[in-house]
Amino acid sequence: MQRLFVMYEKMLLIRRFEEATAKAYASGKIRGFCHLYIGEEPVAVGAIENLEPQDYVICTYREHGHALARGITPRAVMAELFGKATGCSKGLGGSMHLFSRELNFMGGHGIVGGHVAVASGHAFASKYRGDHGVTLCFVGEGGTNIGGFYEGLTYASLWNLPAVFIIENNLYAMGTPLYRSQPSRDLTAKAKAFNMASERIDALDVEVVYDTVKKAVVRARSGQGPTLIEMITYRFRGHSMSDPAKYRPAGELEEMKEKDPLDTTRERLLKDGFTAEQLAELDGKIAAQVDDAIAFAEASPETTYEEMQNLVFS
Ligand SMILES: Cc1ncc(C[n+]2csc(CCOP(=O)(O)OP(=O)(O)O)c2C)c(N)n1
Repeated sequence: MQRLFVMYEKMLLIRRFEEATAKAYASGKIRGFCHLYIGEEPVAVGAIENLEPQDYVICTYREHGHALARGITPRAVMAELFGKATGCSKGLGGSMHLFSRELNFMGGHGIVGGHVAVASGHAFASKYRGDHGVTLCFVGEGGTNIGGFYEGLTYASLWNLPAVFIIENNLYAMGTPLYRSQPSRDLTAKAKAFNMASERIDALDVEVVYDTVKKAVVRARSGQGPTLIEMITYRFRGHSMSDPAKYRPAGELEEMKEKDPLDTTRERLLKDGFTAEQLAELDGKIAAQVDDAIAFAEASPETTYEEMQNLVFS
């Protein structure tokens, strides 16, 4: 029960953080590409909750939520979105390239599916060092059509690497629904080609995500090899800030919002004995954290030209 509260707090932080991000984007304080995770929070939170410090996390460009769930501070993430020197990538990466060496958070990647091969590299490094680290790799369902996905899964399976690949199937790759780009609706069918263990779950429930990933992480950590998990989820916003998302069938979004994972988790907590006052207190705490992140990002300095010269390889 306590774990559910902890996971709810993280999901709520992601939700409020991203709502603030959308506002800051609309007022021109955040520029460039920006992809929100609203609606998909249980995936990152339930999965990452299983990790230990030596483990790696690697994601797509829709990674604000994963970065926060892994423990990068709201200040450092927001400052990065604002392109400030205090950001987790020193303002040089922006929304799609959040990194933290200390937390083994390996991005933030804009090349769809390409990072899956990199994930297997991290898993190989853990196995080579013998530190029992596990790599958690998140990829969109669209990304499973890309070469890097096949390269990454081939080596993960061939070398029995400690990796868990999570397909965040939010039903649309930009505006393209799954059925128009893939012959099978069940993406775990792909695992068979790699002789890899797999599972397919409804990922609106953070506890189901947690339990499913736990089994895969235990398997990876104990030398039993990688797992592919397809998680059915839904994004409430457009693909990016410039997408009005007109390609959805009428009523679909409204129907999914009825099952908003934040609402269902809140209801479960109340049933489990948490009080409305405790949850209101949490709302206040999260609101203050997000306000603080925005104020910090606004007040932070720009990265200097000298710093850029030191940091950017040329
Ligand atoms: C190699 C490559 N091809 C195309 C793109 C353009 N692109 C950016 S996001 C995207 C859709 C990816 O969808 P999916 O993998 O399902 O992830 P989601 O955005 O739904 O989380 C595409 C085609 C790209 N960034 N990289």
